[in-house]
Amino acid sequence: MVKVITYGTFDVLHYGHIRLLERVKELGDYLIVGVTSDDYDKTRGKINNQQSLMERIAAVEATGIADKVIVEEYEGQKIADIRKYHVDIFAVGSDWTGYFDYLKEYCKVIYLPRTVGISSSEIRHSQRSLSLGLTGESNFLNKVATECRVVNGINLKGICAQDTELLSYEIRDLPVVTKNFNELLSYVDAVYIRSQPAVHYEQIKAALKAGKHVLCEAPRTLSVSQWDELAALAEENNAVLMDAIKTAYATAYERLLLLLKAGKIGDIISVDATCTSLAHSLGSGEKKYEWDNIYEWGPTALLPVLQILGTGYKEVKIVTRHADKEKKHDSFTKMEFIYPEAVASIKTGNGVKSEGELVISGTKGYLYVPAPWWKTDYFETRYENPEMNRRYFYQLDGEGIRYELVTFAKAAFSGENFYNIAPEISRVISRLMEKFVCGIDVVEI
Ligand code: C2G
Repeated sequence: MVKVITYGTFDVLHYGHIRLLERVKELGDYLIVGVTSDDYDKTRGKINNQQSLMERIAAVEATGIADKVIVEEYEGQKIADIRKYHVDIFAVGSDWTGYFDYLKEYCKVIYLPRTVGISSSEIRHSQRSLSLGLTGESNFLNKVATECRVVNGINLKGICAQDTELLSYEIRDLPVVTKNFNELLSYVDAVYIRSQPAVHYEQIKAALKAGKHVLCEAPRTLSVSQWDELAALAEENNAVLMDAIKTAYATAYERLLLLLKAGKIGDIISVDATCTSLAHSLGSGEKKYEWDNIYEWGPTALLPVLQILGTGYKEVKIVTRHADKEKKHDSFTKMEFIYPEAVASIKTGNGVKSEGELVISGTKGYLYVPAPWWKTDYFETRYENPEMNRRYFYQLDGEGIRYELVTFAKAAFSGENFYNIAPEISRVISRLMEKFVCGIDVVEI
């Protein structure tokens, strides 16, 4: 019996895939099809699958062509599969010509001509496209623009900025470049807001009223009443209103939360997050548009505290140090939380430097994320007995911005909420910003 194997993502299964499976099957008597797992696809840059692994497997099975379907989970698995199943022939489409020649040591390798004129990307693209506008003066938008290029279904259309000095040529060359936010709105389906936090409310409101989806760099608003008003407006207009905190979309961070929920370090007693940077590294052009320290770092530092311990703290104390005589900007802010059965702290600084780590203490051990934890691809769980310590590594592409954009596009297309940041958490972040602005529970040093 001649055994043949092939692999693929098989997202939105189409005629090209079916033709390939049929021809591969004709090469032998028994066909094994390896369908790529979502995680494996993520690591090889395929982030836009429309269907889940289960749906893709079901579609391959439904063709009735495969005798066996397996899951491809890691790089190098093909060799293990060929040995395990005593495979005689490996076959794949001609877009991979030469790439799998290393398998010739284990079996025959055949590249079959691809069916021309059809691909999953084209199907996805023709089905859905979200034209996106950016707003703000920050050079962070350059990163967002770069990531937009690799996310299928997002078409970067324009920018609204009062000053384009910090923006890349790619952004300055977009079809729409304007200083008028309403003009930008008239050209797009959605906006990414990275303007000063004080103008978020007005911009989000204008966008939602125009029926546009909004991805806004946290903090969303500087008051809870504004937060509530905008949430209601988003619902009324069937628009997505999502906070942008890139760390929430880093695979390592997502997995860390799951491990904690599974009780890996026991009951959680303390969460301590530090985020700092030195402002001197910024050029003068950048300094003009810099956010206050608490806006820049607060939402990111608060994220693990609120996601791990929840929003039901009993008490918060805020200590802040001003950066200037007018007392307009903070250079360092610490928040301490008391929960019924735990405590937490965040330390944020801009112009004050510390170790940017995240430490979560539990009754069985602790979880440690080294600096800079907000761009994490790695963490450790540590115990009294060092033999039990474990290290976890994950791939981080585009600092999390890429997956954040994918999530936003999915939500906009489906109308369903897939966000990694629960509304209640976004709301409490706004409440804490409001306390800061109004000086409630704040001590100045
Ligand atoms: N294919 C084809 N004709 C098309 C489109 C795809 O013959 N018009 C083939 C591809 O060449 C591949 C298979 O269908 O052999 C599955 O395609 P994808 O789902 O795009 O998977 P791919 O990323 O090519 O995965 O480990 C993964 C595999 O190496 C290939």
